[in-house]
Amino acid sequence: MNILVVGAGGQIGTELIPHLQTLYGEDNVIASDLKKDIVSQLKESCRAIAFDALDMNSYREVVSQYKIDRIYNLVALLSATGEKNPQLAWSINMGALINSLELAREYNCSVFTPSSIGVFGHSTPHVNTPQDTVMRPDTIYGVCKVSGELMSDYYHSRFGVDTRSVRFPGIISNGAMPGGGTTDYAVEVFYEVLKCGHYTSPIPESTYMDMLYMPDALEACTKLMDCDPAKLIHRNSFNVTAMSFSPKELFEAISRRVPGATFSYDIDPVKEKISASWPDSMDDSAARAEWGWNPNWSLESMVDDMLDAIRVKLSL
Ligand code: AKB
Repeated sequence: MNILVVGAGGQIGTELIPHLQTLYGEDNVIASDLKKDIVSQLKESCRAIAFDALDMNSYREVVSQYKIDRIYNLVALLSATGEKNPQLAWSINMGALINSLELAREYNCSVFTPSSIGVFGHSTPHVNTPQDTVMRPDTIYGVCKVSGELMSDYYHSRFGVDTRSVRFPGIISNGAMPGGGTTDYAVEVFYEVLKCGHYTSPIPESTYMDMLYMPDALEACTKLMDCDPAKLIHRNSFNVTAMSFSPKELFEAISRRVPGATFSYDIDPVKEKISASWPDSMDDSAARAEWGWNPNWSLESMVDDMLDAIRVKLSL
């Protein structure tokens, strides 16, 4: 199987590439990104090419030339950045998706596109948020993600394209930094505490959001795509979560391991509004029942592992 990862230079892509290489073989995974400097870096560890996923002709050439069977479409402008430029967010997020779906239809590829907790909004039940519920997001990012879920289901039912997706919560990782998201605080805090002993949170102390540690997120990306389609009642998209915590709870867990670490709050009004509109905790029983989703990492084990990994990264 030949797999193309579009938007591979971001937080998920840089870790998905080695995960895919381990599962499917190095020669079968192609990484791509718009930025040439990122592609040069990617080339050190994988086959990589630079092209713009919004340019259909270049995208088609790549899918055809490399005989692609599966596309991971990771191109995205995230929630907080999206609010700064909604038109750009729509054109990038939807443009890359529509091109991916069209090429999947033409070349008979399967497509994975991450959706997000961003599909939910103020009118969604916040506790144990059901798989099938109200989706009226308050952000352009969420509007794109709901539209993306609908388009992906449409391409499946109308054209038979094998589209699958999960609604990612915040993803915590120690490789490439996330950028422009509302949940980024849960990554940034580890670097700041280890570098300076202090972190100032843009998110209020008692705001709960779902989170996943990267190894579980990677498992979701491949397990869903490899599962027997006959078992899928849903496709676009599945709630997945491994933990739900507030900044206060995360900071307490870090303090127990980094004595003397201090925390303060300087609330970002955009992130405050977005985080308040998202679920406190999601019900992911559909993913568990339909394709065996079963995350391994908890708040405590994730904090231990993050601190160890970032200490090594920062040579501390
Ligand atoms: C964001 O915060 O925008 C993303 C997401 C939850 O989709 N991490």
